Amino acid sequence: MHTTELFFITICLFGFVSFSLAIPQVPAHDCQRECDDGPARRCDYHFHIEYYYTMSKACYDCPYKLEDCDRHHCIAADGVERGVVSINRQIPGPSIQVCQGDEIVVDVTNHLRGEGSAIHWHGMHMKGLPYMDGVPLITQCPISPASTFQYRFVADNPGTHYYHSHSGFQRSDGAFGSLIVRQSRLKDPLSSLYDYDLPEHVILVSDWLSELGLAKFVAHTHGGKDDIPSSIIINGKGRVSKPKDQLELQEMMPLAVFNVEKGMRYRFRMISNGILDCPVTMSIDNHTLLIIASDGNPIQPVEVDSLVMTSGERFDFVLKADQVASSFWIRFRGNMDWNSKHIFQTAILRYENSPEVEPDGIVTYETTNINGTVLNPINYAPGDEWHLTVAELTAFTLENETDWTREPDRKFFLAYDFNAVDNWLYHDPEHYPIFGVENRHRFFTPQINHISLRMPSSPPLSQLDSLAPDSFCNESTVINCKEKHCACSYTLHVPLGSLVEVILIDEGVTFDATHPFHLHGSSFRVVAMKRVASQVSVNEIRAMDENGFIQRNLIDAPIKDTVAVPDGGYTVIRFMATNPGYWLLHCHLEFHSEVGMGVIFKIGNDNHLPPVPENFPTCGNWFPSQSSTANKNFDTTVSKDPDISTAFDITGPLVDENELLALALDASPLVHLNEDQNEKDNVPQVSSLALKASSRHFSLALYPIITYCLFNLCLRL
Ligand SMILES: *[C@@H]1O[C@H](CO)[C@@H](O)[C@H](O)[C@H]1NC(C)=O
Ligand SMILES: *[C@@H]1O[C@H](CO)[C@@H](O)[C@H](O)[C@H]1NC(C)=O
Ligand SMILES: *[C@@H]1O[C@H](CO)[C@@H](O)[C@H](O)[C@H]1NC(C)=O
Ligand SMILES: *[C@@H]1O[C@H](CO)[C@@H](O)[C@H](O)[C@H]1NC(C)=O
Ligand SMILES: [Cu+2]
Repeated sequence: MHTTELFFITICLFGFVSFSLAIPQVPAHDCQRECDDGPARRCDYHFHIEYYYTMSKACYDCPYKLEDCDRHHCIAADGVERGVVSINRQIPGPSIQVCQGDEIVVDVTNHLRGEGSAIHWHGMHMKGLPYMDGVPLITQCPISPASTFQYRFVADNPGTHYYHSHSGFQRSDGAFGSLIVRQSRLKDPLSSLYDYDLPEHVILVSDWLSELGLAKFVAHTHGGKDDIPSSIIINGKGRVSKPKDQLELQEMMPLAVFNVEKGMRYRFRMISNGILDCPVTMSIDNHTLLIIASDGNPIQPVEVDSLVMTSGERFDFVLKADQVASSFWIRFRGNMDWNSKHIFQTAILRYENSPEVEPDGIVTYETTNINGTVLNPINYAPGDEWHLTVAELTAFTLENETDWTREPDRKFFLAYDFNAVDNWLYHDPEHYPIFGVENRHRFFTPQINHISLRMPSSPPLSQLDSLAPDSFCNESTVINCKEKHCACSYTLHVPLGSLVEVILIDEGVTFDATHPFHLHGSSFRVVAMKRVASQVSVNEIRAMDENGFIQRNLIDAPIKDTVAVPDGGYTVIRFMATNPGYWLLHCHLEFHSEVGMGVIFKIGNDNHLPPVPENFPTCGNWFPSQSSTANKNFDTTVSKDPDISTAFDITGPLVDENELLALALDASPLVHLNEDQNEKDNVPQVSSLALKASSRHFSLALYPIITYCLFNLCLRL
């Protein structure tokens, strides 16, 4: 850990840097520099998150006057007008590019219209800093509108990372940006492979909608509309997916251009901010890609012709500028769901001293499908000549840390699929059940082990005391989840220091999809991956494992933090649980994680957690205390809203504890005990839960008293 003195001196030397809104071009941040093992710096940023608009008045005559598209605060995107969520009126948000060891300090101010926010630093391990992970309702309270929250952490793990809002659909609306942590050439094990690692050679790819993510989501989940995006943007730029000769004049948007000089080797850093089921294939005409790192971790270099990126993944590659000085197409192709809409995008690789024109040749969806070797293909098993899965990559160095190769201390089979349950958020079992509506209106819920992760009402990391003692659930606390929809704060507790193995299984029954899983708090080894059949069950995979049919690479398995699982197959990952905290493992597709396709790993016990930062914001449920509501003019008979109790499924096999509390809690705890008793009598299959609920309510009543006593005790000490 760097001393505070050092930071203080650094601040004095370099001063605070802030973006002035008055200047036309945003200058590069002082921290974006050649890394030379000099003193670390403190790098200050201020993010203003707000609703904004593409092709706004700030764009003047864009695209008729192309330079207007680059005006300050002009977000051109693909030229289609829509609402966005922007950071500092840019998409992507400001690029954070620092050197390893720098301290990153970001003041995030929420100017959204009544919506909470939080920024996750995707790829940063936040070792010892779980409070900075930016997951609303797990590691912090959502940043309230009009509030500022300061993130502050040392950039200790180098590589190509990114940041994005982890709240609602803000990431799909533009609240994301690159986060690059460089090392000096001396320290970077890959530096001999390239001549330049330039700040402008970051390729941030995102699928892009033509409306707000939330509008698309409700239209999809309640209105039976599709969940396919309308285009792809590269560093915020692109065109609607039409061949150039079919574009209207107003669709001739500027493309992203990457400049190189003939004879040099360039390190490119590519990031995917995928929103929907949207792996993107990328290739560069007449050039191969020498892949050297993934998710910030060096790998033994491999040369490929194209590369597929799923949401949240990063790949670094070296491009050798060895062709005739000219311009070349960089082609991006949307796969999976996008096939039906033929979505593609282009950018330009331009050699110095070549004319500033677009490359020859008309790019169509068909011509984005190129021949040759593909890295990270969709739904392939290792062993194919032309398709190289990430499980076949190898870590760059054989570290002495061999802990991960021993027999794991904890092993979890996490099997997921889209399940046909009446998820009360999208169906009502009585009025419009999943099989009572036409096909396009059926919402199949993506779940892990038949559980939907529902966020607790307060973040367990900072406010465990605000949650009922049995707020958390896992497979052993739920019942009948194949018939009834189970939604709860799905948490797996692992002791500090354990070696954890997770066997991620895509059962592949409902749709052919590809789900990229991202782990917070540490990276993992990808030790195995296989496509078994078009469908598999968790029992088959368990049996395969017991009989030794799952072959693991325990020698040089690649290190990543985001990985896809072949449909009808598995991906096995291993990580050392050395970072105490509550860390999410979740599908990185926005429409899936938002409906609870994830699980929380609680690493270590409460006493292992670093102390909650002083005055850390709090949030949660509130109910008036008994004395303030006791109204002597009414009798104590409690009548409940009959509709709520059915629609919100409070007698289901399991509901969020807080939800239950919110719905059931009225004037007196004694009334509750009786109510719970009634529920128990009416619904025999949940009797044990109902009993648990009664005792919980009773013990909850004691909570304020205990807290009050402890608080007073502390005051005295
Ligand atoms: C790229 O490669 C193709 C096919 O090999 C070739 O016809 C074309 O001339 C090359 N383009 C440039 C600009 O070198
Ligand atoms: C790709 O491969 C197919 C079949 O092997 C061949 O017909 C086609 O011409 C190839 N395309 C290119 C651009 O090389
Ligand atoms: C690994 O450990 C061996 C023996 O303990 C030591 O000689 C070697 O230098 C170590 N290698 C690295 C990369 O630390
Ligand atoms: C599952 O929940 C039960 C009950 O809370 C708990 O005892 C058990 O440790 C949990 N299992 C895991 C792996 O966290
Ligand atoms: Cu998913």
